[in-house]
Amino acid sequence: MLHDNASSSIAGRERSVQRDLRETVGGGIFAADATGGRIRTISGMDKIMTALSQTDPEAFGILQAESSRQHSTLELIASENHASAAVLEATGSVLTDKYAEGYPGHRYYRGCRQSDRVEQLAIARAKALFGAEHANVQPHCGTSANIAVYMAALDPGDTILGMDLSHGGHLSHGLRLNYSGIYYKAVFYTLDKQTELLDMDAVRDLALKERPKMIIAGASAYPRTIDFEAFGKIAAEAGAYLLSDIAHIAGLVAGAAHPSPVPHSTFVTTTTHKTLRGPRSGIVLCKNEWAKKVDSAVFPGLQGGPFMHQILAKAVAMGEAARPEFTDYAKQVVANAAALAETLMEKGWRLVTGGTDNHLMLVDLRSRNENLTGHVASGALAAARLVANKNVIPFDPRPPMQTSGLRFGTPALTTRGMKETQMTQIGEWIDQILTNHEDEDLIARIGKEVLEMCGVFPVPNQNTRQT
Ligand code: DSN
Repeated sequence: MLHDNASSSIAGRERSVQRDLRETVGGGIFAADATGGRIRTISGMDKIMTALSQTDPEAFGILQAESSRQHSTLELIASENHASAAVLEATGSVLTDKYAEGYPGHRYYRGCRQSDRVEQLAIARAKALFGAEHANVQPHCGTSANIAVYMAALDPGDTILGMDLSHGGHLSHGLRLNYSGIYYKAVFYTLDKQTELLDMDAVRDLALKERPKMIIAGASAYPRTIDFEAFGKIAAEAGAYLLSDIAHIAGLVAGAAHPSPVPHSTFVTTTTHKTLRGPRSGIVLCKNEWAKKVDSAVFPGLQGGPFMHQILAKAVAMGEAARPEFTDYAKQVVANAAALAETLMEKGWRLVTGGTDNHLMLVDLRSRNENLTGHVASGALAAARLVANKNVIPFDPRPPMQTSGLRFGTPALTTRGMKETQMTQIGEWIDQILTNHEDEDLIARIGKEVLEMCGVFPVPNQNTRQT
């Protein structure tokens, strides 16, 4: 049974943490430790954001509270990260003001010289970083990038073959309620029931049976290396295009911590804000032969004016990702995930597939407590400042709002400079909370310890300081 009392009590404590984080005092915020610990002050944003703090204190207060939340919690959501101060500056720049419909050298507006330079810079960096022939850097997000590819290569009603959402796929890979599932005939491959791994023989059988026009490789919750070469061979045999959606692993691919799909794929799409650590946005990569169709699908097919400030921020992020230290970062993300996974497994928590090769892992909560849902577990962790998301696991009998699983990722923790030692500590905290998820005193004590760790490993991007 779900423990309703414990659940609502923990939810209350979570709200209390949020409320305390919102108490503003002078130029700073009391990040009062709701778990009973000492008060910390986050300050300094008002010195930098003078316009916002003076003209719209209400909006500024919300922003300050979010900054404070990020400072005083540990981010384990696998799809989130902390973009650099340089990326944030580009995002908040005067390019917000510019309309530049069209492409470099072919705009529908005047005054686009700098916009052309920005977009050319982002395109050049995307091509170099991923070794692609062509890049379109205008998609506003990963789903837009995927839709643009579908529009470029498919007709409504064509068959697409993607990974089942409940096995780790993405809603833009054919979910019935999504554009991809409404306008195309979506069929899905699943994971092997025993190993919980992608079964490439089964994917091949399905591809040869269904003869999709496009196969989609890529996932939001798959903890293992994806064999893009095998997907490429299957697509060739089945006469299908291959779209590799690397939204989750783009930073690992850029940092040589995951094999690249580019040589094996007709199209590659990605978001730019996950492991790639850029702004919230999307990119399409393809071979030159598809350049015109992809560009036309993005604009005017799908979007109007490109967000030039986001495109500059993408260029900045890809400039960062091309540096040697980003390779170190990508490797550390993977090493940290392995260390966290190891700690959790040592404590008896079963991980889907028995571990991880990349930046994320899925915990099967039933392995230690048949009654514990992802919903309750993530609430208990959040009350101790450990932010993660509930996630269905393969063949999960529970619905997506409850789930039998939790998803943990290490990109954001690694950005804060954490290494294996901290992962072991965080794994022990997670184990203690999941084992005693109704123990408010324990959760309060761990919350204080987490706050200490946050102070030792501050978020490196923020226009704030912790005093
Ligand atoms: N919503 C993202 C995730 O959390 O994985 C995928 O787009």
